[in-house]
Amino acid sequence: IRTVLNTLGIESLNEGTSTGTNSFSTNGSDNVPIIESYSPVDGLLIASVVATSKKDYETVIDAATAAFKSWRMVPAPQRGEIVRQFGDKLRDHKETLGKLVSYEMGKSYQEGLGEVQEMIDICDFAVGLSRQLHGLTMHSERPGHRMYEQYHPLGVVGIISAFNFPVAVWSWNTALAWVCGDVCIWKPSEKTPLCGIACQNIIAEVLKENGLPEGVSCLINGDYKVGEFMTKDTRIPLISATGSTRMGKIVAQEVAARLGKSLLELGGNNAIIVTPDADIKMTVIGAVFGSVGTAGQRCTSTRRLIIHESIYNKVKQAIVDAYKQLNIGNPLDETNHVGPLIDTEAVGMYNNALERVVKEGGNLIVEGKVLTGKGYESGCYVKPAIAEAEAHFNIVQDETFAPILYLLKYAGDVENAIDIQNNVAQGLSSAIMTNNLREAERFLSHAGSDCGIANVNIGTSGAEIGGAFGGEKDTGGGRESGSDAWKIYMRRQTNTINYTAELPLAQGIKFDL
Ligand code: UN1
Repeated sequence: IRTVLNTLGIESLNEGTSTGTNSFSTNGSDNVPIIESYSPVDGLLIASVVATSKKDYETVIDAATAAFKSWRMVPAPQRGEIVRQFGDKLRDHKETLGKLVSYEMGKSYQEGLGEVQEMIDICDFAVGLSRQLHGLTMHSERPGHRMYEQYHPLGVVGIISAFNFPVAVWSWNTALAWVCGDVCIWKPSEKTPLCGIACQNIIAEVLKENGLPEGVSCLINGDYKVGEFMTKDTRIPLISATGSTRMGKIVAQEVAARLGKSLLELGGNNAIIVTPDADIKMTVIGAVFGSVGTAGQRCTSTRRLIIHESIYNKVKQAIVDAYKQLNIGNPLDETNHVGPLIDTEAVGMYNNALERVVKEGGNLIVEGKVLTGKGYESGCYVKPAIAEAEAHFNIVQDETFAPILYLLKYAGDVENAIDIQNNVAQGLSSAIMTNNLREAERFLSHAGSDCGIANVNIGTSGAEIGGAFGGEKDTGGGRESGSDAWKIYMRRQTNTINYTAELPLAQGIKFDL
């Protein structure tokens, strides 16, 4: 891991022996706030990172504001060329960055590589987009007039990202924002600050090689207090925030209070509906990857399986059997399927959820437990659990960021399953497993799933970057990544041009002088 860090330009490796959770402290006499980043993989201190002070923040925002003035004048396809170069560097660094993601965050190495691949993919997407920042033209109601709309860069974009996708979510935002002509300030999660530094080092190299100001891409570090510097700052027209619904509500209010724009990608409570016509084998693959992948810490993780009573026992048995095959352990060892949770605080939430589901009358058919012993010294490894539950349980209504899957039963038509699926506060991802066209189309119709993502014969997680990513209700309503999600990073201007020697007014108003 030392080589990985060095390759990514992170030198201050601090091989501690203690087991801990990321924490803040201050460094001796200078009183500099320090974030200590511990790996959930082995509990060791990886490195210490200086948190951003208000004074540092002012320096950063000055650099970003100045960089915006020149960056917005670079033609969009040339901005795309910079993003192309960034994508190329990510290809070079795929293994090292993937490994750092895996070590600092705890997801499997394969998923770490997958996350870097999402970054590469969004760069490619953004390169093409840099020649397609299209507006529309309209027909004017007045003779000799022309109307059109154009999209202009917005300014400084603030990005607040979560620990679970410590690099990809930033890239979805920043790659689009850059080709749109914006500059970005990123606050990664205080649980994964080194991933942020590694990415910043990679893009800084590209900017330097091209003689561009470093303020095009800025990094700040710290907890919510540092995030607040941005949410309350009128110099930042757009805040894109990914994280819990609780955090999103605070960010939304702070940004709205100054009439800024926010793009929110918050919690999910994602379900797969399994109908009598489902392919059981596909259901098992989709459901198991969806619930235990990233140790249940994706916002798209499968939390609920809504199974028709006629096939309930069969599906239950198949899933329980599949869980028996899961290897839990060091995520850098490719034979393991499930790595650790992010920290011991997350383990506490997992334990609490298991207690609550039992208290509410649930039945744990695959018991959970915190693993101890060799290889599990960090205290962050837990056993994925399955509980039979009722849709109305409070715990089933909540998003617990851990590998706990709830099995729910439905009877009658698919409408009943759709009602259960929609009857939660969150609205991110949803899926139906069926070979019945009527059920599939019903699920996708306006009377179907109320989520931002609705899949047929695919699980809830693992969305491709080409589509707009995000969801409704408590998920926050924002859309990132593909389709026309780029529009939020630009300001729209309507232009009307009169090429006659007359000045007719719209709406037929006569105003003779
Ligand atoms: C997240 O968990 O915040 O669809 C993002 C997926 C990934 C992205 C998840 N492409 O699961």
